[in-house]
Amino acid sequence: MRLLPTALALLPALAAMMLAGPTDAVETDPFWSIICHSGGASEATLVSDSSYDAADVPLCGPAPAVFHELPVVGHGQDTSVVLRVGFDTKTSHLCFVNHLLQEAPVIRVGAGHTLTINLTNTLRNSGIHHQTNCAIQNWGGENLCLPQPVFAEAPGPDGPYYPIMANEAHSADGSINLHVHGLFVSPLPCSDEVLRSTIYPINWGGPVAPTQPCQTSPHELTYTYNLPSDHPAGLYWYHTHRHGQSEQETQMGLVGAIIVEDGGDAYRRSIGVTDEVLVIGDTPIPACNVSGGVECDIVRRPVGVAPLTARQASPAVARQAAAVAATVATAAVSTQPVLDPRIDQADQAGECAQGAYDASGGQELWSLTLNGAPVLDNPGTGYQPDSALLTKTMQPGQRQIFRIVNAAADSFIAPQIVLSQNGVETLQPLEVFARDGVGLADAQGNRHMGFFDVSTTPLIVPPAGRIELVVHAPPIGAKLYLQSAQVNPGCGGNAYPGRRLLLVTPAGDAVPAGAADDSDLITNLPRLRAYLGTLNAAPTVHRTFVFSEYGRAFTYSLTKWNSGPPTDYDYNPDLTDFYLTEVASDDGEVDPNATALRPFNAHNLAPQVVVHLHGRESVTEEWLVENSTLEIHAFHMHQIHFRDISSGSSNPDLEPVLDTVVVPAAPLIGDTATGYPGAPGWVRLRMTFTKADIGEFVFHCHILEHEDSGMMGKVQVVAD
Ligand SMILES: [Cu+2]
Repeated sequence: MRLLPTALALLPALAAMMLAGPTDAVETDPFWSIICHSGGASEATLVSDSSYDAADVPLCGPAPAVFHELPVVGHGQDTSVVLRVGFDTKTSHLCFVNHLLQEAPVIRVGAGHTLTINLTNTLRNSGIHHQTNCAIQNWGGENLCLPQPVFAEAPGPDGPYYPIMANEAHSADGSINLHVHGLFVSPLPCSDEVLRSTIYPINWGGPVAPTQPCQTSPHELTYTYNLPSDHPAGLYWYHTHRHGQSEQETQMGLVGAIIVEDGGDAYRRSIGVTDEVLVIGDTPIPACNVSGGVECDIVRRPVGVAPLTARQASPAVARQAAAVAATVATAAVSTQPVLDPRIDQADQAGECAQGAYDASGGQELWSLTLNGAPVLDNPGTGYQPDSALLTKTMQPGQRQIFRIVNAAADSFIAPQIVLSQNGVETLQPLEVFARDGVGLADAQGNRHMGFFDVSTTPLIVPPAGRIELVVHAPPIGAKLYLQSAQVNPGCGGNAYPGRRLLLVTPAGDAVPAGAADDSDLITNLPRLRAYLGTLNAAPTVHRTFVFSEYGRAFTYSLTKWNSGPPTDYDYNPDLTDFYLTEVASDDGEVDPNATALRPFNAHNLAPQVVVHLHGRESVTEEWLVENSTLEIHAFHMHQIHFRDISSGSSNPDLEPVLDTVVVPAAPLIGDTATGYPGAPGWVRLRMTFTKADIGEFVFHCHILEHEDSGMMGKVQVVAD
């Protein structure tokens, strides 16, 4: 759910950095100068900065209006890339710039090789934020870098900070870092470390956290990623991971694709089968149009849904009351269905009230982009007309691997391929080559193609997920659509409407067809077998985690307040809370009756989860991840992949290996068809931690708005 009207209003303030072109450098700083107001007028906070030299700041290319292939750097060996952060002078767009490339390149690197990325932050941070290390700006004070009165400054190892509180807008401050999503690499500093590594804007005026050994200044950092030889070959991606501002910086465009190659890539190229890398992004609606009079703090509520006030009754009190009622009901009226006290109760008067629920999620909040080009929405109903679509061509008979990364911050997609021939549209089975970078394989690790009938069961790709599809060119006279079906977000979720993403038409000379079942595209390498084998080990520890909202100050068991009645600090009925908490484990380290549901604290040194290797090379654990909320979430684990064993099947074909997984919502309360009185949604995951994972890293909801709001946890892997 999205209850962040002020965040929606502030995000367009990012448009600030674009206003200064190379010729108007001194008077208008490109960063954080514009605050968007209702009525269309923009208010510029102009800060003179004599040190500013716009020539230092690389520019992003203009946003493309048509589909285009992304530039590529590297190959299937060691790869070294120099990236700088650029901005667009006309839009609220950021990009990674590589030398003369004005957009983020697709980075190719070989399994068993080293990827080096030197990243420089060339942005200019100015205005009041120039003076203050204010990672999370206060939303009530509009451009004031002050905490709300009840949100006290807290000490941290890197200096004072403002705890990330629910429903606080997260304006990016221009600081960045980098996460290589899905790569099996070390979480240590100078590798894939995201909590302490910070790359500051050029003229940052506030305190600076201690720099890493791979930094020559606070403005740059050289990441070195050593990919193991058994690294699965497939599609990964890179994006900024500054906690509290991930959503904004991702939506502004600080994303790019990574392809890990093995011998199969060269082989497929040799038989003429190429890749098409498709990077999907999302941007908020309405965009803050600084010149067009768009009101920026519009809250677009889903249609047919009760207004926000219906949700502002005390959810915390309601939750406790429900818990008490459940206890009483269980004891006295065994025939009466009981509301599961673990499920967030607050929504049942609002979006999830019986009769109010619209499975579409209502009006959309985000538009999509494809390789930077806007996916135009249909102003009416149904899919967009062909004339509005992004297009590409394929040669008749040609096969391509569409490598699709959902780099959107908040949006789920459900990919479909539709063949349109002789006026008839036919939904094709999805021919899946890999998911989250890992090829489909049987229990022995033998790879195969996967054919999914998505007419009955959608294959949902959450934010950060990847899917690699083999696509056959349409015959002459026919056409093909790559589209996303509407995703049901749960009754409390946001809208992910159906959209056509790309129109494919045939053109050029025909090429010879390959094997009928495309089995000739598969190569089997021992490294994949070795990796998958670890996931079959018996788990040594079982843990339970829960996604929750509205739970602040409660223990998981709901039998008592965490530490006395809630205070203003603990609980604000106007806010939605977002948590992801370990609530039980069989290693004796978690007490469900004492575990408080609290948002993630990036500056709390203590990890929530400690994984002991006990001197071994690896340990395998089983994590049950529950969802007590009435909307879907996207569970992501840094550093490692997991096998989703939720199906309970002994057939590994049905148990995908992923790094980001959709966690189903709790069923609608009061809906007898879905199992009244309901129970949390859940997934069950099998994962292996190895010596290479020693260090600290995070797991979180990859709806980045949720992650920024605290839906995250930290795991520490130790050798002993
Ligand atoms: Cu979430």
